[in-house]
Amino acid sequence: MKIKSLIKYFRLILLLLFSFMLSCGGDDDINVVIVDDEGEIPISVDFDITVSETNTFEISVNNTSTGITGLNSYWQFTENGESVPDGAGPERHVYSVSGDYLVTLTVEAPDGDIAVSKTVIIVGDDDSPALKNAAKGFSVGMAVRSDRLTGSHNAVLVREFNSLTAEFEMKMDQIYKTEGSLDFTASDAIVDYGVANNMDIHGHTLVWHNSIPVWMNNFSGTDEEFETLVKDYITTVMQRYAGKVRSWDVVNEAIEDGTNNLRNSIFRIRMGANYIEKCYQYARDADPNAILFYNDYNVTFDSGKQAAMFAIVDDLKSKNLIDGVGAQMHISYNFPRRAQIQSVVDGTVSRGLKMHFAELDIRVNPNNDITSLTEQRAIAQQNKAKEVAEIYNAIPDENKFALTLWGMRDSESWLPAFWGQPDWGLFYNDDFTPKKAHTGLIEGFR
Ligand code: 9MR
Repeated sequence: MKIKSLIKYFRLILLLLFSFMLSCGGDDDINVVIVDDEGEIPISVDFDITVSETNTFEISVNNTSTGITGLNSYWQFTENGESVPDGAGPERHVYSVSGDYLVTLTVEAPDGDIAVSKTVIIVGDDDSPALKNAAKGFSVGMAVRSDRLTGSHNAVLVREFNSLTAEFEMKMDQIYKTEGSLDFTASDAIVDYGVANNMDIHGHTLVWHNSIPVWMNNFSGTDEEFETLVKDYITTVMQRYAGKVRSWDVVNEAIEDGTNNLRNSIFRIRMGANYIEKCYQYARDADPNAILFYNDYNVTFDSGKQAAMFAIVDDLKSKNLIDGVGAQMHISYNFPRRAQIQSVVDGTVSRGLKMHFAELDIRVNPNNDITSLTEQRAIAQQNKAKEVAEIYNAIPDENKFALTLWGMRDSESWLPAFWGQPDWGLFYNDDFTPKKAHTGLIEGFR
């Protein structure tokens, strides 16, 4: 027999032997000998799994195979799950729910893949790691509606969140629908729920150009009377909830897109260019214990808008009228960049103010190129969520405040209606199970 046929013969035997071992489904390591012109190269494929002592959802896997130099290998942390390249050193993975998981290491050997699987049993502190427990030193908030505080909404809220923001029912056009009469029905329901469940409540928002009651826009009284209306409104609302609502967005989104000037809202027209300062003064006086925020969007990547915001903030800070900055995180899976998000954190921290990552949602379909949430986009969303959480986590403790998600389930998000195209920007599926993006937050918090 020629030497080449001998090698082929050996290979066939080894392949059969290997197939037999695989079909046994054994959890032990696999030893294979590859024969080539250079001679015999023994391969042993095996790995260790360690469950983290500090996070029972986290494992670390270490490839202890021998004879695989130069061969590609990859991990799968669930059966038929996504392939993760096996880089240098141990690889970590965080599960989001308790369960038995098949972990597989596959080595791409010349005669075919060699795979070894082991089962790891994950017993988490809870059925699913709660966001509020993973976040250390700050609250995790959820935007809520008064009719979404029961059933599964309630279950998720109490398990995962320690802060609430009303998505719309604490805005002026809701509370002050009719001249001369304030309606606190919905806002009371939200505040009472938060208090009963020991949650922080972030008040959103007292003065916003997009939530002006129709009658106020048409108000026929004098400017002085208008100003008194605004002052009385801020005072009454804040005093009603003093000791219950810990923080407020006093003025929301005052900067005009494009020009970065102050929007010419009815507040500016009636109360003057210093209307912002006036509103923060009313707020400070109404509840001196409330933490006061300025909140706006696109202040990460739009450096002009960011500068305009910090100019407003600096002026308020010089008068001791502001305590924190809310950067609305209406972002996409691929934008803005990490450094752009970091820039608004740096500006806030350098001013000694609290940072609120407000209104987080992560669009996965900004270019309208998918018709359902693909695995790939879900993973991209998870990675962006992890990045946002990591950036937040790294903020000095004294500047940390809260990270707030702008809605629970994808079907409840404002995004599809606003953009006129499908999207899946939130953190829970329609059956209330956490999405990969939720895992991303947990990963970033730890
Ligand atoms: O998501 C909110 C939506 O349900 C409301 O109809 C809308 C008007 O009250 O406000 C949306 O939330 C906005 C937030 O209050 C301020 N930043 C932009 C948010 C999305 O429009």
